[in-house]
Amino acid sequence: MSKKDDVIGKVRIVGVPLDLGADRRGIDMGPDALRNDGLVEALEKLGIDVQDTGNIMLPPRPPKKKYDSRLKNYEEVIFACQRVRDFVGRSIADGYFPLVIGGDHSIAMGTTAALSTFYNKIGIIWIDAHGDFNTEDTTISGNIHGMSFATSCGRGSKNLVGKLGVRTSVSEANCVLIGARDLDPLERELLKKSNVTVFTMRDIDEQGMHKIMKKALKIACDGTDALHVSFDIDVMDPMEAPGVGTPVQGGMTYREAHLAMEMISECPNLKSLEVVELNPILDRQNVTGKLAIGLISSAFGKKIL
Ligand code: 5AB
Ligand code: MN
Ligand code: MN
Ligand code: MN
Repeated sequence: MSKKDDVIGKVRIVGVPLDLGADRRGIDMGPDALRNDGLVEALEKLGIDVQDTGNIMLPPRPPKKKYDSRLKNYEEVIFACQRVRDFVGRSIADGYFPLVIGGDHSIAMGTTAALSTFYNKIGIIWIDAHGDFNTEDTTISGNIHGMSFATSCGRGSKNLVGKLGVRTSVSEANCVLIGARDLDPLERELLKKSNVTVFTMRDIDEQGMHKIMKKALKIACDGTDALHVSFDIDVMDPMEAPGVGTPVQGGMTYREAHLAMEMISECPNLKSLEVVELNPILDRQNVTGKLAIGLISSAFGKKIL
């Protein structure tokens, strides 16, 4: 168990039962699955003062529709992101560390919008099998959860960027993508031309997670005033984490992911965390939910010894 002064002191949780930024249903049940698997209790065991504010209220699911835009369920996603933005802003103002649990990854746009009103220079570590670096112009699927990293960096059309009323204070030079192994062709080109540093699964294979995280933390923490970590559970290998919306073979092992979170916990700049894309319908004996809780605990300072 950690010493109390090593862990984050006060954490406020919100669940975002949104799956309209993705194609597959089921991710909307992620937040309650995490609670059912003991998220709050696990953090309290670390000595954290935990306030769970429940789930954001979302309007009823719209009837199935034909999409004539490249931004599927645009209004619904923006509505949810506005609520996330408000939650994160209020939590920081009240002295709480915001923990956002998803829900699909589109909700990250709300988190980074809120952080941008509080901090001048934000570093982001985006841990994901995917790039989430599509824009309205490059997307093949039209699913907004594949555009949230690009939007957080201020890229893409004004339909997403600036829509939350905030100019992003994220500079790509302070952004890192870790664990990538499935990029769309145009998204790949965008990422290559961007200033985001990408550590693919191959980089992790070759250099080891410790070295990768040292580099990542330097990029995202040096000279920034806040670190945001956006953790998409599909970064894990599907054998470790079957309960995700878009599984991709060849992902992180249990220990690689824990090491990443353990190292992140040592960054004094860590100001917010979101964990997204848990799909309990596809899970096996809650192994993915429990894994996610363990990883959140590591990020908040849980130590083996
Ligand atoms: B996730 C894909 N690139 O744009 C797209 O799970 C997948 O938040 C996006 O990382 C995956 O639809 C989004 C094919
Ligand atoms: Mn993903
Ligand atoms: Mn993602
Ligand atoms: Mn996904």
